[in-house]
Amino acid sequence: MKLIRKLTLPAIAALAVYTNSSLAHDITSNFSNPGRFATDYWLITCEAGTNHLFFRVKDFTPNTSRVSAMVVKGTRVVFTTDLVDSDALLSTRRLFAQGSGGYHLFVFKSNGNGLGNDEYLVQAHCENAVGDHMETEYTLRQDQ
Ligand SMILES: [Ca+2]
Repeated sequence: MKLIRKLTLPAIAALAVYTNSSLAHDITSNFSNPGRFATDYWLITCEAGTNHLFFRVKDFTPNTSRVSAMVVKGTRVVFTTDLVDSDALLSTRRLFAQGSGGYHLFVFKSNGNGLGNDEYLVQAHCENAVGDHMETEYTLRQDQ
């Protein structure tokens, strides 16, 4: 079953525990597959007037697996990896300037010894050219 989450301002405020910005959009989830490899697929839709998608990822689970986030739109792709799991830092932020519409977000883990259901956080929000947050909608397309 697909999960559709459209974040409203009260929901955003409730998720603000992970950030200083009350306008951040956070996806907190985990891999349901405890094996060595898994990919979750989210569709992020940005409203008209969007310039770019801001995104970065955090791996909450202390093991040897690495969690990455890769975004595809049109013929372009950008990714980032949380190199140190279980510390306080997120991965390097990425700004992917592909305008409004659908961004395909793939969150994945990969490591031969990294067994377990990693929990992760993706901060992702659509922004206009001056960095104002735009309406951001998430749909889970694949849960692994
Ligand atoms: Ca980290």
